Amino acid sequence: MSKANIGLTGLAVMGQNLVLNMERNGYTVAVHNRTTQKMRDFVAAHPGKRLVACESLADFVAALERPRKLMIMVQAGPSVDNVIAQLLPLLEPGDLIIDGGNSYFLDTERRAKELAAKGFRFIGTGVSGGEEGALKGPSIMPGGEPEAYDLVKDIFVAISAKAEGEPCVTLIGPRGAGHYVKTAHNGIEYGDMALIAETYDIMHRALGISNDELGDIFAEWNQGELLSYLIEITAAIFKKRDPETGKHLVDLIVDEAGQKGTGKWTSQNALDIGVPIPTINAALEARLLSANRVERIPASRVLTGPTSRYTGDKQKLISALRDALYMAKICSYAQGMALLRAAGKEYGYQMDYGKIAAIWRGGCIIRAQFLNRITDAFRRNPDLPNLMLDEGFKEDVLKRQDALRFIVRTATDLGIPALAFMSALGYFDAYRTDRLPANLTQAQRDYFGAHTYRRLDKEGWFHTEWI
Ligand code: NBP
Repeated sequence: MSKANIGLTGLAVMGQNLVLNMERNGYTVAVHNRTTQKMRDFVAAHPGKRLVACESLADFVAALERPRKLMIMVQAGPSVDNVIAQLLPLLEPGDLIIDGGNSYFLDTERRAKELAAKGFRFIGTGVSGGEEGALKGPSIMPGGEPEAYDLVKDIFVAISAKAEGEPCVTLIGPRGAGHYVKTAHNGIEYGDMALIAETYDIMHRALGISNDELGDIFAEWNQGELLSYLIEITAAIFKKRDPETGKHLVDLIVDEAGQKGTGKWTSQNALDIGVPIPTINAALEARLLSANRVERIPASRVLTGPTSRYTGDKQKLISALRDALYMAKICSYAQGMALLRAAGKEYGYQMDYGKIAAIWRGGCIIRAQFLNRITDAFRRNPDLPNLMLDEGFKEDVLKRQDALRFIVRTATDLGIPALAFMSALGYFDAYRTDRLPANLTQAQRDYFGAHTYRRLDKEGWFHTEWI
């Protein structure tokens, strides 16, 4: 029997769909799952496909052409270490293990070093786009050594999403770089989603716009500069009716946002390496606040505030919301890209930020026309310190800042929470301020803790006996 080109263990939804994608692209795939029956059911459900059913890990390894390429798609965390530990005695140096789950990048760093020391090749890769992406074409963010990537590059290119004909995959950098970028992608996704949710809240509560009209507005916005998967699905969501009640489904959904933790990793790491990403953090905080519904409902009865509707020009507010959303999105991506730059330096990843934006144009949740502009900005200047300093984006934020200020003011006046919008404006204003009040903070730190400060008028570090 001819050998399989690649093997995949972990046949849950992502694993199964990746296998079908690889097979559709002409590859023979060895398949394995811890619970063997799932593997049997999967193979039985796809007769006539180039799948090699493997009942044990030994069968799995034996089924593969050399050097072996094995992809692990199991739950992130200790399960990945577990599977690697079981595979290693069966493999030969030079074989390639690929972890395609949402692993924490520092776990990937550790695994990459341990496996390299034993002579094995390793790639930790982000795979974005959920189950549909896995089946039809995900955005793939691999981290590893170029020789390892070369072994699997053709397969990844074949199965990846294509944006304007270009495959949405590139070698991101060494070791944990791919998983880092996947994590940052998810943080950016949180920011986009929070900004869209706040836009909805303002239109719904300040203007009383119906769901059908909201659907029309988002569909119209999706024809312009906001064109993106998230705006597209938002438009569709507002139109969807519950088959049982006939009501708009969105109104029946409990307002508690869940999360699986990858967005949180973005915020945690940004704090660790000292990068301000307030809009991404605000998005996470907004989810946490929403999840505390059990306290919010009684609080809503006692902590009263403004409840009135907006009485000004409806069209003016809607159009300002569109501009504010675009500006806040730029501020949020500026934070995400600044985080990637800092992480690149911190962890020695040497990433091409323009290429990263380019591979996010297809197959992933944040896919958007807007990413072309980020790619262009980094092509113009690979060392761009902040997206808002690019000529094009600078014009955009300068033109739209009045809209964002108007929206933040309106939300504040009407008592509508807008953590993400406010944080985006705060980021913009702080970043463009030449003298922040941190002189006072430094004085306080020196006062209570003798932490010292620097002076504008002479070099060195100083301490004052303040009392
Ligand atoms: P899950 O994350 O639900 O994992 C289920 C798979 O892990 C099953 O095949 C299960 O085997 C296997 N597994 C577990 Br749990 N513990 C194991 C162990 N100790 N040894 C061997 N196998 C073990 O599957 P998923 O939702 O398809 O996601 C797979 C990976 O892709 C995850 O890391 C996830 O974070 C990531 N991801 C998911 C999505 C998505 O939209 N779902 C998107 C992008 C990335 P069993 O059948 O024997 O229980």
